[in-house]
Amino acid sequence: MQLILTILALVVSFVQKSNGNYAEALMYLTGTNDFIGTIGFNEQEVAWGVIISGSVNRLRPSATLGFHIHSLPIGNNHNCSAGGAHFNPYNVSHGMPRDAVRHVGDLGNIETDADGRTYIAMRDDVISIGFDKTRNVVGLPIVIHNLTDDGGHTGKGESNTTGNAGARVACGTILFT
Ligand SMILES: *[C@@H]1O[C@H](CO)[C@@H](O)[C@H](O)[C@H]1NC(C)=O
Ligand SMILES: *[C@@H]1O[C@H](CO)[C@@H](O)[C@H](O)[C@H]1NC(C)=O
Ligand SMILES: *[C@@H]1O[C@H](CO)[C@@H](O)[C@H](O)[C@H]1NC(C)=O
Ligand SMILES: *[C@@H]1O[C@H](CO)[C@@H](O)[C@H](O)[C@H]1NC(C)=O
Ligand SMILES: [Cu+2]
Repeated sequence: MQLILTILALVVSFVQKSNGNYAEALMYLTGTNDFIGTIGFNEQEVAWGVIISGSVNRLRPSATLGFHIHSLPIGNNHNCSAGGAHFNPYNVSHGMPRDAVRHVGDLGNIETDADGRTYIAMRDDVISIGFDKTRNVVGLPIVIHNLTDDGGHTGKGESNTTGNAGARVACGTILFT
């Protein structure tokens, strides 16, 4: 009986693990070791997209800040500038998360509270954390900018590539835990 229960528990835990993917990014102010929060990525099935949730502190208060996945590893010193351009495996124009044309890494904006604390809760149907190889963002940096992502369609400045989101203030690498 004991053996059967043990085997059952093992099977259940294997099924749970193989049923979904979970990854996390520990976020740091750029170029520092100042840890400011964690963002989780939960993907149950490829068709369900990814639930992104977390909290980050010490951002510019009461602001709408660009939020993207970029394309190059940032290394251990959390240099967000090293992250390269937006993750854009289909080589298309920048857009908002719900636009038909967008970079895979385009997650739009996050809203910070009056004290700079920020809750993040969104779903995205384009990124993947493992089920889809082309759209897989594991190992890539997620970046928070200093300005608002304008959505890609203003025709001004770098709207169609960066959304004019300004400096990169914080970032972290998306990793399986
Ligand atoms: C950060 O990365 C950028 C872009 O690769 C590079 O120009 C800069 O020198 C790096 N800064 C540091 C402190 O390593
Ligand atoms: C990406 O698309 C642009 C035009 O929109 C083109 O100039 C460029 O060569 C393409 N890059 C790649 C790697 O296909
Ligand atoms: C962005 O717009 C500029 C100027 O309108 C254009 O030259 C460029 O090809 C566009 N880039 C993309 C990625 O659509
Ligand atoms: C961030 O944006 C604010 C408001 O526009 C500006 O005062 C500040 O200089 C910017 N900081 C960086 C690092 O770009
Ligand atoms: Cu960005």
